Amino acid sequence: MQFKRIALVAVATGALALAASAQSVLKLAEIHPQGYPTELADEQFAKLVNQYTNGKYKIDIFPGGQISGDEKVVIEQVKINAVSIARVSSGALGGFNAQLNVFSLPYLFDSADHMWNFLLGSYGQKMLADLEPSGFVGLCWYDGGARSFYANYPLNAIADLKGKKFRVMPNNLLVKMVEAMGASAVPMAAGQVFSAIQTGVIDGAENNAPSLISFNHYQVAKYYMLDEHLRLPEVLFMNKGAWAKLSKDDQAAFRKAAAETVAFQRKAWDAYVIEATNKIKAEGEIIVEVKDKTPFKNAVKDLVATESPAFADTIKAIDAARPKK
Ligand code: GTR
Repeated sequence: MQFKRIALVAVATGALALAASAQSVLKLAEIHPQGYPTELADEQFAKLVNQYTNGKYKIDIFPGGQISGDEKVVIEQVKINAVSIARVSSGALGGFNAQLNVFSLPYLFDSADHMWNFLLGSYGQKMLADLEPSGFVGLCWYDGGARSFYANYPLNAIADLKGKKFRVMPNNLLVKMVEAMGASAVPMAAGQVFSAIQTGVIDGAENNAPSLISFNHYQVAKYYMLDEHLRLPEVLFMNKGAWAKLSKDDQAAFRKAAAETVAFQRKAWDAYVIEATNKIKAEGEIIVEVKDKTPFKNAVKDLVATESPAFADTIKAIDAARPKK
């Protein structure tokens, strides 16, 4: 009798151990802190994956640049599967998958609606699938809003950029864009920008309002000029080898989870852009609306004409996704 009980306990303990080892833990890297719209979407993704795989997969999120404050390093970590999943800007991922550089062409999209028509259409989804030759599986797009210039001196018009130094993400097209607008471009990791502005190594940078808060840049760059030169979508993606290890059912579960976070992130994004804009205003940020963007568009016209042929098919699909007026 006693023996039987011991045997039962042993079997039960074994089963528990097996269940524990059957749960796989995957790391997800996020440069923004907890509560930021993309981070909230990462959390939602982790929750849904856990639910849809019946607890088989647990995703551990490393927010706030814990893996690295440099998205290039984060992407390299995903490439070698030291981290299996990450959420980064397409501006950074373009260094690993050239087709994404199309998004680094200024004034490509007319609006967020235009961008989303394209991203959720067949061509936008194909671009996620086309991450595969780079060693990645694209899971979904997130909103990154519109990027504009900010600086530690007053910005009112394009002429104010002349001769000044602005940080860009390490990406050649972004360097050329800033130069076409009359400034010098300084490529650097996001994590270095705060102190570079503070110490005067650069005069400013360019980003969306939420990032001015998440990186605290509003504290050192009080002038923000809403020229909205770029809409760089954010990407949630995974290491290809880690993906191949998932069963077909689990892959479907990951895809379903990712797809369901898109609307969630967009809603969180829209709300946070308003909150972030109000917050930086309250902190003394001088925000200048740019009523007429023609001088900015004219400045990059030649650059766009030179670089566009490399993305001809994509640009055709982007034009076709323009909402009817
Ligand atoms: C933000 C983006 C980050 C990062 C950053 C940057 O808008 O969400 O992923 O790429 O810009 O400028 O480096």
